[in-house]
Amino acid sequence: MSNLVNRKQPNDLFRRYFGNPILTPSIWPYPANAVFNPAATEFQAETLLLVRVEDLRGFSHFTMALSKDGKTNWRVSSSPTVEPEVNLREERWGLEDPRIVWLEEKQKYAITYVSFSRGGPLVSLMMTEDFQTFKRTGPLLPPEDKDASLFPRRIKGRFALIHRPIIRGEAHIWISFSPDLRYWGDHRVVIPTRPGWWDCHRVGLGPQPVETPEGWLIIYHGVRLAASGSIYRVGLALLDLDEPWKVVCRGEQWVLSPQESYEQIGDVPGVVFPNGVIVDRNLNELRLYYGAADTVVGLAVANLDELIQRLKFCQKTKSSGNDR
Ligand code: BMA
Repeated sequence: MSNLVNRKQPNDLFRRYFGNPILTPSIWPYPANAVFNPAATEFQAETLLLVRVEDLRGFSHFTMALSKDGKTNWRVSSSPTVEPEVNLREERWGLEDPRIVWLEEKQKYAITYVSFSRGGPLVSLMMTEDFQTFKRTGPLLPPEDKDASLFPRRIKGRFALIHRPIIRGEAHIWISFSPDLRYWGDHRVVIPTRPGWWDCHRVGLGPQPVETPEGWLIIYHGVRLAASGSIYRVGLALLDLDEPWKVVCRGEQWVLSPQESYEQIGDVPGVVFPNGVIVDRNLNELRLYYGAADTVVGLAVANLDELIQRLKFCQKTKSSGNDR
């Protein structure tokens, strides 16, 4: 991991790739205002990012970028990969912040994303086998809802979805279950905001959940409202493997925060927004792809064992656990 830098970061778990930002509007093959918040998955032995691209009207769509090592030589598709479906009212104002899981059972990639319209943001699902044709399943739950991912497999016979509705102005991370990916229920708050903490105002899932022997690794964003605006930082939690509404532990400190100029200067300064993850078990490396300042894509890398070890020993205090 010698090609990583660690500047000004009080917490050394994640190290930024020295070539950051890895994707910018200036390298895009067509005019784009911002390229950010990408989903990540492995596809045909390469890293595939499905990047949120904001056009010059302010609407977003998704475009694919591929790289053999997940760090260098990105090949960006010459035209949009998934555009809003004009006939679908919920997509009228664009598609945002995708997350991808490989659903072994269906032999398909499931993409959860935010579809946006006058009714507010809501979570929709589409499936693909080849990243060329996409079949929409439609909205999963009513607005206002964002920051969603399926788990990659059924848990005790049910599909599970992490998402972030806003209810009475409160923005906590919820989990819901479904027998068929269509009807959702058994809704529970799983990671609430923590009054007074760095993640006091809003929390939302980052990338897709990662299965580890210690539990489901959840990388999430937490927001605090400061005098200058919102500060988006990154935190960690582990959920029980069989009963994922139970928090095994939740880190007290953030593990990544806006420090670098490309995280501080852009359309929305002060934002690191984790959205996609790749676990390379050979290198024992977790690669986190994040939107920086809602303008470019950054990469930060952690040692997987170190990350789990640190998180495992965190104290489960009343305020950091699931006390709702
Ligand atoms: C959230 C989402 C993200 C965005 C972030 C920071 O609410 O809309 O797409 O990156 O705000 O602006």
